[in-house]
Amino acid sequence: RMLHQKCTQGLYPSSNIKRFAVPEEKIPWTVEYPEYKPVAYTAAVLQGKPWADPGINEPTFKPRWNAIDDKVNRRSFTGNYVVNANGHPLNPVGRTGIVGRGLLGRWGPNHAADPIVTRWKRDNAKAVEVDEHTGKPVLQFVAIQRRDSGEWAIPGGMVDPDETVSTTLMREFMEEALNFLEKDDGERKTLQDSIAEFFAKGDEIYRGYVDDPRNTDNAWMETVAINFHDEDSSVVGKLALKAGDDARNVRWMDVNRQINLYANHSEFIKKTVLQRNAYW
Ligand code: RP5
Ligand code: MG
Ligand code: MG
Repeated sequence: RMLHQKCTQGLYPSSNIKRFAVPEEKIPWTVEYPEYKPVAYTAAVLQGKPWADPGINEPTFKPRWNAIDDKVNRRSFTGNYVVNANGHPLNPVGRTGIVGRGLLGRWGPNHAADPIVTRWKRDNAKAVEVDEHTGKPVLQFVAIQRRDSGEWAIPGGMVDPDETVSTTLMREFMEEALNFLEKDDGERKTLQDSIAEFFAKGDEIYRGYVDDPRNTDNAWMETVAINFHDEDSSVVGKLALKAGDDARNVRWMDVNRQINLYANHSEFIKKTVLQRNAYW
């Protein structure tokens, strides 16, 4: 069963708003919880932003829940979500201690895409490094350090209205791990050309709800995570990584069970490891 853990207590990200602490057994909506008094919070930065929905009571706001609403995907990978009597969509996993949208632009699902770019770890002689006990090769993935929380993460981002997931995957990777936005037109073209083919073929690792610290009772993250693997380090394995946009740092990170990443990104990495039969 799906659960969440990073959005049930403590301070809401980039705020001094304290969540109403939800004990694990009280997360599901099906469990009665008459004492539940979630705190209302919608960040002021959302106001008037083109990427954000209006307030839910704005007369002009006529969302089509559980549907592709014009260009906005309001469908959830988890199935049809409930819209409560006040017209608020309900988090499909359960309570979070916050009502409103917090920092998330959309009521209901907020769709992201996560590119998991991997290569084998190699020594100076270019030989693949193998764990001595299991004999399994060590995987590395391109990790970014997020500016908002300082945590390391997969370089993912939001799917813009009208954008396909594959476009988002490549765009976010270029923005956050290759500093695309600071490059001139010529450099952008070179970068795009060098990785377009590599991004054309990936393996789906996950699609669904994300245990993101920004989730609320009425707004939550969902993602499609795709693994792009550079078997012989001939493409991205050779590229010069440079952090950009909402990334503070970028690096090839060794993958093992000790990694501790933003949201539930470690789970996505573990799935990738299993699929590639790498060391964990
Ligand atoms: C996570 O937030 C997703 O898995 C994705 O990595 C990320 C998208 O949000 P931003 O990076 O645009 O803040 O839930
Ligand atoms: Mg981004
Ligand atoms: Mg991002």
